[in-house]
Amino acid sequence: RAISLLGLPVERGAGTAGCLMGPAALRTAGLADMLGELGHHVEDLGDLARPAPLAYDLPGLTDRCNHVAEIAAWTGAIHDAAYAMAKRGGLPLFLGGDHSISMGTVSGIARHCADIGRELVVLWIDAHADFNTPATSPSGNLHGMAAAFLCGEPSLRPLIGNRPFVPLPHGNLKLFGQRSIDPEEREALKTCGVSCTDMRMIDERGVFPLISRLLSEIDPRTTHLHVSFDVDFVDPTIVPGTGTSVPGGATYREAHLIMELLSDSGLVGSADIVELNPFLDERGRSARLAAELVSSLFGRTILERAA
Ligand code: DIR
Ligand code: MN
Ligand code: MN
Ligand code: MN
Repeated sequence: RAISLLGLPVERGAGTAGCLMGPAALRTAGLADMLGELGHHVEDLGDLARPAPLAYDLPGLTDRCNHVAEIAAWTGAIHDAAYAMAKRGGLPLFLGGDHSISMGTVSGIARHCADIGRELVVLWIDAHADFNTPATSPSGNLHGMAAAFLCGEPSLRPLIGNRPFVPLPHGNLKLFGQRSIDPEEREALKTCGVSCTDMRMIDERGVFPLISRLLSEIDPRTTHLHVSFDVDFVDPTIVPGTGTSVPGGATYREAHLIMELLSDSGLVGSADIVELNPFLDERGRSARLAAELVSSLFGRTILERAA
């Protein structure tokens, strides 16, 4: 497969600085070579240049959200880049950056899917739901609002400016791995009917049946699957390099198994790898694990398997 890497050195969507170095750390961990060794044709487009922050206020957002001028500029620039990559063909793999990058990546992909008449399903693997709005967010950090933005939350719409915006239907957002959801965020998820496989469900039933079920509901002939992987899904004992870690995360094998199942499904059309913060990492452990997980997502297996 042809895979295109794009680095998105964004950190102002999160409360802790350092995700800016995420793309560099993933490259240092050998991501491109690892994918190349799996037989993919890998093209690294480098890092997207930092756009100038908006010079004007966004009503309702500037006072409530942190660093809106910067993040709105990034969202627009990332959207344009993602849309162009999707149009060109080849599988876009976005290297974050904090999770606010997904407002641009997924909206760009969604626009392309709308152009060609494909349905988009987004699998959001994360300790958090990222479904806050400026009105519900306890922190004001935009990375905690990315999924709500993508589903068309009206108060966040100004972030994309006057670009065409294709909202993701609530039923097409699949949250997986949550264990930290703010009270009003939880209400919003319920009201909107968003599917959320929380950590308790994973404990009770296990990753295999849950992911298999989710994938079996996707029609490969009509649907593009985007995987948005927040590394804080994995337990902090194995991923120390992230800004908002929460105890009780996925084990090493649970995380790999999800990636292996996604790879086997052949459904994945694009992906983000986000929230890796090399400034908080311990000797590259988190970056290496993140790169390994991406390898599993793109075909690395323990033993060869009959299809
Ligand atoms: C919290 C933390 N729910 C917030 N969120 C995230 O600030 O909205 N941390 N996404 O990664
Ligand atoms: Mn997230
Ligand atoms: Mn998170
Ligand atoms: Mn809805």
